Amino acid sequence: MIMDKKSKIYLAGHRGLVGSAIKRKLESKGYSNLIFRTHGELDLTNQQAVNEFFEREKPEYVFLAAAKVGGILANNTYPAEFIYENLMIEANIIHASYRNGVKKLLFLGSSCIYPKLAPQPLKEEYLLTGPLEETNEAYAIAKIAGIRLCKHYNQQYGTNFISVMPTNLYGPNDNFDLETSHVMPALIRKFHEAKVKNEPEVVIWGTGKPLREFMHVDDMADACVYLMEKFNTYDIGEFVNIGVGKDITIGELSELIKEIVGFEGTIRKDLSKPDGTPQKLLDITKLSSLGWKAKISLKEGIKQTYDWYQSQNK
Ligand code: GFB
Repeated sequence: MIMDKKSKIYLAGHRGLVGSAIKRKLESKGYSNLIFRTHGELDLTNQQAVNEFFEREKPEYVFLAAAKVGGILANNTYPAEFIYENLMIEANIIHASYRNGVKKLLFLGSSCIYPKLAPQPLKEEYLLTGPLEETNEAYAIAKIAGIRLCKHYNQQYGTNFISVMPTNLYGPNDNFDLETSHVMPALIRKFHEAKVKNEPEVVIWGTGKPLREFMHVDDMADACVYLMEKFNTYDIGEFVNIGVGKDITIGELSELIKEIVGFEGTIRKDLSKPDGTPQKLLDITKLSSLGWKAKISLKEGIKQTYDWYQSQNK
């Protein structure tokens, strides 16, 4: 099943961090038959609305990049919303894709699906081998359900639904709200505002010791389109990790962002905030064997994201 430039492609979540990057990638490659709906136009948690949309539009390919996402505090504070909305979105789109003969679907999971204390780097086969990290258990359970929906629809109905597990992503169109965002946008904003307001210190959450792996969302979009163009579920297996193969501590990340932004004050740690899982580094052997690797270095990616952030906040 070859996705061609005229194929009708539905991109769910086209305004989000990942969806907007996939949209840029597809458009730059000349895909000309893309369809999108805003949240206001189509509520993806509404099964009837999703079914009607699929029956009317009959997309041939689907990128499922719509999700309720957030950083450690948002996950920990709104677990009911994270599990409910994500389960509904996934179940509605995956089932409608099956019923309407979608040729291939790509489902986006997250590296938080792995057990909290799994060996590192995280291999695909470690899924469901131990308890999850508490701060994002609700989100992780929903994402695991999405992987298994794809797997079991493939098994029972012979569909071609592939799943990818990205590491922590960042880039343009991220959420920069200090309460609900991930660490990267939060720190870019905190260091920028402290510099502009001439403040003496920036506060980071937790001990600074947790290790995280970061990937620019344009690399993620490139990987998603690459996999959709070239591979099917029997090539990929249950799912494939998408990462860069390297991680850094939150303390090191803070120093790097501080340097890029040009903030000259100090960094203070707020130990009342959670650290989350101690390490989350993906094993990318399978991805490499499929012939793909990331191109954007962390420093270059942060600089580009900081430039974008400044362009939005003039
Ligand atoms: O990115 P983040 O919110 O999520 O936090 P997770 C990563 C680490 O950065 C944690 C620390 O150890 C935070 O305590 N951190 C330091 C900060 N300063 C800040 C700050 O100002 N804001 C934030 N947000 N963190 C999420 C999951 O886990 O990762 C999701 O909750 C999802 O389910 C996502 O998997 C990719 O990496 O801990």
